[in-house]
Amino acid sequence: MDSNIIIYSAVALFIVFAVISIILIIRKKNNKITVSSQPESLKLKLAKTKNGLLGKLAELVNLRGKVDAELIDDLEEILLQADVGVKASFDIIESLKEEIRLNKIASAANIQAYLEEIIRKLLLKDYADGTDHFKNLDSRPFVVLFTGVNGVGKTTTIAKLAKRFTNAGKSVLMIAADTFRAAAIDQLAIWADRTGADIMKQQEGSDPSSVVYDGMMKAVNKKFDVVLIDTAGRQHTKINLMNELSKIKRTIKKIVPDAPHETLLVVDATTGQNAVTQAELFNKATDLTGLVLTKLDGTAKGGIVIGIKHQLDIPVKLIGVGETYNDLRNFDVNEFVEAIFE
Ligand SMILES: Nc1nc2c(ncn2[C@@H]2O[C@H](COP(=O)(O)OP(=O)(O)OP(=O)(O)O)[C@@H](O)[C@H]2O)c(=O)[nH]1
Ligand SMILES: [Mg+2]
Repeated sequence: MDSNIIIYSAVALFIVFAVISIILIIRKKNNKITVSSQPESLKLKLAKTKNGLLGKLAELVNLRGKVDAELIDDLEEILLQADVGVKASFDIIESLKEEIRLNKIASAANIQAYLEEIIRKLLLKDYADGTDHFKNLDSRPFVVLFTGVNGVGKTTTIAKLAKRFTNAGKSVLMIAADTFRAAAIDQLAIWADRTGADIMKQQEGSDPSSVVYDGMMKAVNKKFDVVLIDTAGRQHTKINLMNELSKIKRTIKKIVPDAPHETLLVVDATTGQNAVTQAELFNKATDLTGLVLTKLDGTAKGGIVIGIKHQLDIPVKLIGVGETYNDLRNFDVNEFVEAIFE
């Protein structure tokens, strides 16, 4: 009798243990994307760019000990390959030549340190403290409009930003103004659910401005802290789609005249110089206040940050370096330069 009780208890305990383990495994699996890991260092995230740029630089310096015209030409080639862009590369090389002329660079081994300083200076000239913060964050609601071509990471960036705000105790309303595809509305609704945000949506095919109007009304009436507006991906060359963005903006202003407080263009860093063209055309249509450069983790062409900053009068505000919540970082010149040079 006693031994039966022991056996039954052991079996019951085993079953309880097995069920708990299965539940934990399933939860872990489902949370794979939603739970953010500890933030990895930016250096690790930008490893591809760092290895590309510095790896080639080290090779060059080892190959040739002395600073000569050939070395400078090769250096310019490396910058262009990292997508620093023609104009920025030219200016960086000119500054470097000037340093050489002034006999400041004694050997090729010094080049890296000078290059780092020149790039840091070039980037810092546009920022007082090396980073460009959101303005009017205290506005209630604080409204951010997201724009960009297809697939660049608009919706993902909204999710990451929503998480940042809800973690800080702010109420967030997402507006699903990408009414082009039903899947886009569903995707945003899932992110709203996961990040603890609310969502305003209408059915597929409705006028984006109409859902924006409803959303803005709700945000004001219910006193939301933050409004994040998702829009459909659109090609910068399609005039009618660009006009639709202007209409969305006018609709926002009807309800909150000083909004949107930020109009961000999301650009995919892996598209290289085309990102500059996108920024120019979107800026004409919507008066951008900033850029979000995504997918910097997946490319050796992170030099695009330098090219974009140097060619456009639009600050890079955020960078995307992966697919977890922690992978949206405020762009900081010093941190960026250190991540790719040290
Ligand atoms: N590695 C990496 N992937 C990213 C990053 N940002 C976004 N993605 C991925 O890029 C893909 C497209 O992201 P979405 O957010 O759907 O892009 P979107 O601009 O909303 O796309 P449309 O609505 O179709 O125009 C997804 O697979 C994201 O996980 C990033 O910083 N790094
Ligand atoms: Mg989207």
